[in-house]
Amino acid sequence: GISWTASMLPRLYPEQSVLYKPVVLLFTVCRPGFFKASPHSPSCSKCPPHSYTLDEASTSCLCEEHYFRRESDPPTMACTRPPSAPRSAISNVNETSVFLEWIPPADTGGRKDVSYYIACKKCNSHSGLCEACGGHVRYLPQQTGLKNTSVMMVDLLAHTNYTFEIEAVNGVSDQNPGARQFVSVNVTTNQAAPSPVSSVKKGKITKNSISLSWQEPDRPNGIILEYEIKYFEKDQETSYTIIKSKETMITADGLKPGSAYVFQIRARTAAGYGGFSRRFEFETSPVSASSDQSQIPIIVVSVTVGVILLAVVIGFLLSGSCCDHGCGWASSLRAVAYPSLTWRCGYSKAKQDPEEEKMHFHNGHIKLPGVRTYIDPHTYEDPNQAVHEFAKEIEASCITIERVIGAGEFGEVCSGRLKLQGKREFPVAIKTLKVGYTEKQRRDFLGEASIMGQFDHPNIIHLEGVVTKSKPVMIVTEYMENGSLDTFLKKNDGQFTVIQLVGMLRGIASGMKYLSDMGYVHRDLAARNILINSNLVCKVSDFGLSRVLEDDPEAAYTTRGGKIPIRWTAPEAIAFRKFTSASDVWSYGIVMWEVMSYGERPYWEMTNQDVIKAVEEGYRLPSPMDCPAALYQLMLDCWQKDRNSRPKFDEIVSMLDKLIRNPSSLKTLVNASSRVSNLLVEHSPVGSGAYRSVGEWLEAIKMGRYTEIFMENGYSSMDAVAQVTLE
Ligand code: ACK
Repeated sequence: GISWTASMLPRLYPEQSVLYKPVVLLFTVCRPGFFKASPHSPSCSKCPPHSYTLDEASTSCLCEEHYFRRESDPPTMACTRPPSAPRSAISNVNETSVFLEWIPPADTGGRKDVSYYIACKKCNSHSGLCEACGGHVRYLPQQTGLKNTSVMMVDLLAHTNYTFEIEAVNGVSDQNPGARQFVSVNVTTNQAAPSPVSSVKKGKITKNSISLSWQEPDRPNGIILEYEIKYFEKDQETSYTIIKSKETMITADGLKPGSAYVFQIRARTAAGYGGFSRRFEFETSPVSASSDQSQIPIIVVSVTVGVILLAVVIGFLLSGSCCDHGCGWASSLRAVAYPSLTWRCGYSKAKQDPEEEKMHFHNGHIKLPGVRTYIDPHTYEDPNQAVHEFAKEIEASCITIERVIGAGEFGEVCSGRLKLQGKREFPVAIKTLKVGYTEKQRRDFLGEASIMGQFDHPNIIHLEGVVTKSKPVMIVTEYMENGSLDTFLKKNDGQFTVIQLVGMLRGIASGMKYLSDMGYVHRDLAARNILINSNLVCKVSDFGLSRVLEDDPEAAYTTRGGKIPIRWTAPEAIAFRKFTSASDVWSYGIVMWEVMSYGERPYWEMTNQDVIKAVEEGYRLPSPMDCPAALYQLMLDCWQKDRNSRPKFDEIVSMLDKLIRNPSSLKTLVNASSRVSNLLVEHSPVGSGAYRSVGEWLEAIKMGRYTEIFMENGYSSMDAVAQVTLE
């Protein structure tokens, strides 16, 4: 019960006082600024940083203003504060996914337990008002407690403005009454395909037919143009039927009695097809099922009543009261007179719809329906007909030309604005046809619009329309703020993260997958023919008809007379004009190289002849600087001599998606010591006949000590070694 003050004690040491008790016992009382957590400790400790005591004999120190201590922090630990905001956040938008990356805060607040929290707000582009995103957004790996400095948000809405706030938090953030420390990033998502149909219900089932209905996908991401219904008899997947319908119901008929059928449905918007729904399995009734017989009276009744009603129907027809939707008087009447037949009405209606197509496929030999195929405008006798088939005519008065942004083969390229009726004015690029053109030039110029107008994909430049009825003749496309990719990359050398570069490559691959699915071979895929917008979305452009032969400054004449952009073109296309999607894949590999080296010229200043010779001899471009090994490997795969061994565009898209989802896979860079700059690397060191034995080859590459292991494992000849794959 006695309290001791410093003035009662003789001063011995500056930081402590000693009191002699009747028993010889050393007892210290701490001065202000010092503390002793346990009374049994022999000495006092100085208050740790950012803490103090005003009183003597303190057992702990108080934190300074804006500094805090967690309950679990030892009293000897400094008081800490919440971290400052994360820095340099960047975003990468991929359709309706957004990848965010940032660097840690400059001030961690003195703690090691910094993690990140992502707040998502959806903003109205007109009012600027934002609201919390709600539960539809998924965060990979998670929204809170992020330890890494990156996160991916998926399942966002298409064409929507989002603000993401990345907040750094630590163990004392919850004690801080002050403002949150975050960095925010604004993004606009792109067009996206609809989400899969999730709920499918069976309707009427007979021995030969199954009726289905379903709900619109949760996220249509646009206006649903049609549904595609794929079905097949269970375990007979190689022989399937496709029905297309604008309704959310169909009847599949001509089925076998008592058999199980598997159905899958997908929706299509202007952005393309969404994923197929999961499989839904339904069974037709057995032959003897009563359900079928039960229809007989209805049919009899319907025939009888039908005859009776015929006069009424004719009356309807004559008075012109037909169904607005073109569904036909018969079905609307049937639906009214016999509600039990409404399903058949829906079906009849769907069947009468000229838009509903039904196709059968066996063993996958026929191209999948729904993926439209490209029509070569050359197949039209009158090229004007082609352009009006695929491109909208725009009145010149709707276009305001603002400035010249470049020169095309046929005339100037300008930027400007387009104001269509009922729409807001928006920026566009305008290609003009110079005066004094020949008929062939006009045809070739508009040929590009006839091709572009057939495409509808977020990574293909979008055609707004053409002006052909007045002069100058113009092609109007969406405006891409950052212009051509090669120039943009050169201007911004070293400015992007690997993820941003991979995002660009993913977009290009996705556009090319769409083109190859359409059966269109680009022939001049190069970074100069990719446009990039302000969100860093890349779009494939340049679809000229004779473009490869005429207007690409990179194109050179080959010995066979064709004009080809040698550095970007696959050997078989140079040698015997075998242009295919596989030769586009080769060019894509070169675009990958251009992107990863920020617009470096492929093969530098080598002559075209030297490039052809080197590539034929098996040499390939070396890895760009700081290039992830996985990307360089993908480039080498695109440059396989055998075109069938090159990856397909869908495989490239999946591969890049995987890398984006797992950014740590991009951390392994091509070994700097094995990287040769400005020198080609021998891509096929084996099998080229250069080495007579495995031993000789291994010696040549300084791996002679492994000869025995190769032999033991059956790689005794160069041919066997050539078969070794990276897998
Ligand atoms: O690198 P750039 O600025 O991007 O210079 C070329 C120039 O016109 C000649 O082709 C630019 N360009 C072409 N199409 C578009 C477009 N849709 N949006 C923006 N710029 C474009 C290209």
